[in-house]
Amino acid sequence: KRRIFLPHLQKMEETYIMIKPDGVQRGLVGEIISRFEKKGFKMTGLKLFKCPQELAEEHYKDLNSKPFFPKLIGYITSGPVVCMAWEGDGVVASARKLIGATNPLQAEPGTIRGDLAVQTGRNVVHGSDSPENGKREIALWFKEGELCEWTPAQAPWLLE
Ligand code: IDP
Ligand code: MG
Repeated sequence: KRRIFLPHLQKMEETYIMIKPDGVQRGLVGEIISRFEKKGFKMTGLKLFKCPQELAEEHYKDLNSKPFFPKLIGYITSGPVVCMAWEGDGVVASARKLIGATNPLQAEPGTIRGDLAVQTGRNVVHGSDSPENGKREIALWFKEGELCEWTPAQAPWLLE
């Protein structure tokens, strides 16, 4: 039996990207989504969502001993966020590059934070820091049935 390898049909690495409340309030949703779309990654989940306190605390649990933790939880729960799952080869590291450094003043021009933000406490977007956390965070923020398996029409033009 002949096997044809179709990269666009394989399940690839996944990352959780979230537009934080400041990004939503400032009308940057389209701009931010557009950067991941244009790069060529595949969106597999998308929703506007008001984050409950407990979920914010679970998502940022590694930071719960930091002095800024209460402010961070207040920030993330202050208004709706846009939750997204994105898939692609190397998507975790690449998305972190597109997002830029945690402190927007240190983020390179051309990155989302470098172009669109000025303070660490208002840095408009989140991206998972490892493939393991990508999986963990997607499972945390999305229910079963909210993610979508599909093949973009452009796939053969992006992946050889
Ligand atoms: P990251 O979002 O670039 O991965 P982390 O160190 O994981 O950065 O921190 C998570 C989030 O916590 C940051 O994006 C930022 O919103 C907030 N944060 C981190 N450090 C500080 C700080 O020193 N002051 C205020 N907020 C901070
Ligand atoms: Mg982080």
